[in-house]
Amino acid sequence: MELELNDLDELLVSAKSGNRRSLSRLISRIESGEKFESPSSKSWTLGITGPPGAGKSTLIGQIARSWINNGEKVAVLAFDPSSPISGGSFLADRIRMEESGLRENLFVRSLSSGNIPGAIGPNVENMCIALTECGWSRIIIETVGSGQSEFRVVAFVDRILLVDGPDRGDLIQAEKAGVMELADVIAVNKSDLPGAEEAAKNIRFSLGLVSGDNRNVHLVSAKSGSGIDLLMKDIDSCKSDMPRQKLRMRERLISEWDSLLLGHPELESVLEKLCDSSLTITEAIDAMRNTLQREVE
Ligand SMILES: Nc1nc2c(ncn2[C@@H]2O[C@H](COP(=O)(O)OP(=O)(O)OP(=O)(O)O)[C@@H](O)[C@H]2O)c(=O)[nH]1
Ligand SMILES: [Mg+2]
Repeated sequence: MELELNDLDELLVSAKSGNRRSLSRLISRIESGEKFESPSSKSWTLGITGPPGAGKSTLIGQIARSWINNGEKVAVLAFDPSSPISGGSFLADRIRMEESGLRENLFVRSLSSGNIPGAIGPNVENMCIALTECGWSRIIIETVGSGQSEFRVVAFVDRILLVDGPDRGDLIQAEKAGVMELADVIAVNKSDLPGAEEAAKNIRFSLGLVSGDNRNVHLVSAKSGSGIDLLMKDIDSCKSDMPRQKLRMRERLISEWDSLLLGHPELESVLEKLCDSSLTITEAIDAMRNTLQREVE
């Protein structure tokens, strides 16, 4: 029988030795907000976002396969709603790694985004650091890019890939959410279906309107593999420019800020006092700030 490992350090040691069950439990504990501190920096991380059903998970299967074939160990953290509406399905089903060599070098974990995505960002970053310590050399994070708060979850990654599908008006939504501004690489998936070229054309057009943007818009099919090689080259070599990095840092800061607020020990009592008007908003913020200050001292 396997020993119950309660201590985070023991779990880490076991996960490092290759025990996947321990790795899963370690990730769950960090997901639920347990502190995980480590001096290491995280492995190169790719955030993948885009509208529901665009084919993000299927594309991740292709990307992971390509990296694994190049000797990497790939971990995927997916906020994978697998909604019946999008027609998407669990990532693990999408990534059919029949060959055991591939399976050995792939770790897939679904996460729940709950209702407070703003508080999740820092925990996800800690999960990435834990994965790095356990030898996972590339990390991919999938989120549904339906709004800025979802996007905030991946603001700490090294590069962001936006995946869109054939033209259905999704682009306008993505644009509204500011997602396009934050992405380093853009791919229109399902090039085997009508409307994909039109979608790519529209995106190129709208990027062109923003001061000579020269990002590539790739036309790919995660199903047939068409266009994937070029996309991979771009992902591996593209640079993130300063304005984009600044935007991302801004989102990251907001995410950390939210997390401080939502994890504040007095949050519940402050909310109650706000409801019965025994505190004003300004007084509430002052009180919470003072507590945090005392904690630091
Ligand atoms: N024709 C075609 N279908 C694709 C392609 N890529 C994915 N699909 C299909 O599109 C559907 C959704 O694919 P997923 O990879 O689950 O999409 P997703 O963006 O991860 O979906 P959510 O996580 O639910 O937002 C599935 O039925 C896939 O088989 C493609 O290149 N061409
Ligand atoms: Mg998915």
